[in-house]
Amino acid sequence: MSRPSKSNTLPVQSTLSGLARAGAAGHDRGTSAGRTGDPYLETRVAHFGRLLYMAVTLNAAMVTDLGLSRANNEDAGHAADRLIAVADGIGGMPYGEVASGVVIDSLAALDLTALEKVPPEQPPTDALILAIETANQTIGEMVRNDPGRVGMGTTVTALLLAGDEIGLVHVGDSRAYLLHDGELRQLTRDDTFVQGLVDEGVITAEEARRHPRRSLVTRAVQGQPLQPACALLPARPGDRYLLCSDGLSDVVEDGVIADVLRVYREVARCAQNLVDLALAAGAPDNVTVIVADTVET
Ligand SMILES: [Mn+2]
Repeated sequence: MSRPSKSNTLPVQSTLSGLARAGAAGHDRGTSAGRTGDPYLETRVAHFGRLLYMAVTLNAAMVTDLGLSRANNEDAGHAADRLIAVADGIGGMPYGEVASGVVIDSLAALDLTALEKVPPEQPPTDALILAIETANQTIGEMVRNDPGRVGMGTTVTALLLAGDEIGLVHVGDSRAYLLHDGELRQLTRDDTFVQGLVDEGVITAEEARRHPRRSLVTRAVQGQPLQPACALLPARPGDRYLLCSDGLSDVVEDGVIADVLRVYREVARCAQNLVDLALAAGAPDNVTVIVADTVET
């Protein structure tokens, strides 16, 4: 039995931080563990190896809020002990809400999948990409069946813990941050028009936060071919992850976010406090925040 070839994996980009290891490259897990010549037994041994590393879980809490000037909440999210995700619907109501719901439902279904169904030789990013691609096809069908839905789509930023690794997949302008040793680092790069201007040196990051076209995303899950950004991170007890929609990051500065993440030990209180700060800043958009600690079991 052959292991899945790289051509079977979806296109993977590695545009995330220096913590990232590129896509499927360098993944030879399962080859060294238990070379018995029996493919079934090798798979079981590799699974057992992964289970032995299952010493870390996520302690996650999500808070989502309509904000102060929107009629409905087009954000959606999922926060559980090994999968967290935020999606921010685009395309106007009610379709943005539908699109973010489709991608979160698909990821939630992945979360229900038994760990044994995620092949140990594949990085957790593969499972995330597959779930997002499934949602992308569903959205594509919905648009084809109703031309009024053209433009419907969603951002998605999702993180899956598998053994001693965390996979991160990202499309759009929701964000993932990591607080490690007290230092906050943005793990994702916004797929936005203004981020392009920042990259070209036309405007500063601070100017981007106030730019009138800051919400214009250059990539979204909207039924078109997808190239999500991916990263693999080590699952380290004591790390704290933040996923949020732009309803937080547009109105609360990173330095303030970092302070709140450092101060509030309890994840639910921490997430609520970040949402409260967005509301205090006027919250022109829906706000969704997930705070997740990697903890030893
Ligand atoms: Mn938004």
